[in-house]
Amino acid sequence: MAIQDIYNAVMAYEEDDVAELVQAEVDAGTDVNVILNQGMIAALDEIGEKFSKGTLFVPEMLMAAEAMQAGLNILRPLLANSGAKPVGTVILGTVKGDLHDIGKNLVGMMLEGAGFRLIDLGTDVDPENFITAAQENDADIIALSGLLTTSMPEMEMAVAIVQEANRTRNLNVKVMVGGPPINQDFADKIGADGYGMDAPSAVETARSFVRI
Ligand code: B12
Repeated sequence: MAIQDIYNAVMAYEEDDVAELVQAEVDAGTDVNVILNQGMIAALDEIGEKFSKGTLFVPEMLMAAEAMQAGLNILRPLLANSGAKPVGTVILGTVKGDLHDIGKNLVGMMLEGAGFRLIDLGTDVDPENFITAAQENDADIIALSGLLTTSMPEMEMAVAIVQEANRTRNLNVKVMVGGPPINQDFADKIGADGYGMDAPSAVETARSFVRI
């Protein structure tokens, strides 16, 4: 049994095998980050490359995502159970027009694991919904995910609307952004308060906003 088997099972779209193999690695005491990064995320990266080259297509990408999700379901309790009193509230979602949610879900699990209360609005979220949810839940942070190049202008617009609401509509939230096409320069350019390249750095950024 090896991490490579998890990688292979995601590449083969074998949901049940992924779940079994991930559980076996967890039981064997393997570091969750190793399982995630070397087993599951590495496989999805390979799937993405094959999609770019035109050697596989959307249905295969979807099957790989489902296999990944089966593994994440096993890891969720390990990532999300902190049991501590909430250190802050985060409204999380993928921006309008974008249906990718695996990275967002991972960010959400790790934020919960770090003690944040999480309100996950899902994918394809209208900017106004982030603001309404933040107001209703007295949130500290809005976190925006986007995977498509076309999500970048959506994210820019969402950040502008949130910052405008901070100035004029009695909202008081920090906004952080992430996803593969996003980097610190882009986050700065669109006026986001923070950026994270992966789920652990999303937690770090969120913590810096609530000073713990
Ligand atoms: C799985 C997948 C799909 C699945 C999504 C299933 C799901 N439930 O999410 C399906 C099949 C639905 C899909 C559809 C499409 N996809 Co797609 N997909 C992927 C794939 C293979 C993996 C994405 C993934 O989950 N990665 C793993 C996660 C863990 O990583 P992550 O998302 O980057 O998240 C991490 C960080 O970015 C960060 N992060 C993420 N969000 C946030 C938020 C905050 C606040 C912070 C701080 C950090 C942070 O932390 C995360 C954890 O470490 C990628 C290729 C790739 N390697 O990324 C293509 C990819 C993103 N898709 C792509 C495309 C083109 C599409 C489609 C347009 C295809 C089509 N012709 O229909 C559609 C778009 C549908 C839509 N409207 O959204 C392109 C995008 C190209 C571009 N630059 O725009 C990619 C890059 C593939 C490629 N190489 O061409 N896709």
